[in-house]
Amino acid sequence: MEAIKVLILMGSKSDRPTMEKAEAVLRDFGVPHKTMIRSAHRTPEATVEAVRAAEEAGCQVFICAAGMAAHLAGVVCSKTVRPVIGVPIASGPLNGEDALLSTVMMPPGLPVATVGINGAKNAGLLAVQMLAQTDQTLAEKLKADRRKQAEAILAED
Ligand code: RP5
Repeated sequence: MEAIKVLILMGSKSDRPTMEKAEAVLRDFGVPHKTMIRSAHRTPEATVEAVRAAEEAGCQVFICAAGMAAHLAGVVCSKTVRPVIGVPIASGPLNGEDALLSTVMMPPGLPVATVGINGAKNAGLLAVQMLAQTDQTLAEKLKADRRKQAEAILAED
């Protein structure tokens, strides 16, 4: 695997339209990343292998998106000590509430930082914030983004 800072894993190709927002954030901030489709239930061994390969490639943050009984983020967390951000995806009859609880309610000892249902953009931004702790250029870009958001709100006044 080429050198990356963030790996985005998603449980299914059907999660891609939602997760494109996380990819867009990482692209905008110039963060090297990779996206893979891996499922905790359908491809457990390949999921574990992806985590191993990503760590070898320098990955510092994992973003894991899954719908329904969403165990992807938890499984990835069990295989790394790097931060894991979970994105519960709205799919299936419960519209993401099942995925939200599966992702956020991790047992003590295995934390997953969980964003809102379909919160892909925030997952991308949170990953950038984590990296920005040791990357001043990213920190400055984040501050500029916050200023831009504030200006946009005030311009609507
Ligand atoms: C999860 O089940 C996936 O993350 C997806 O959100 C959901 C449905 O998957 P597909 O049936 O569309 O492949 O594993």
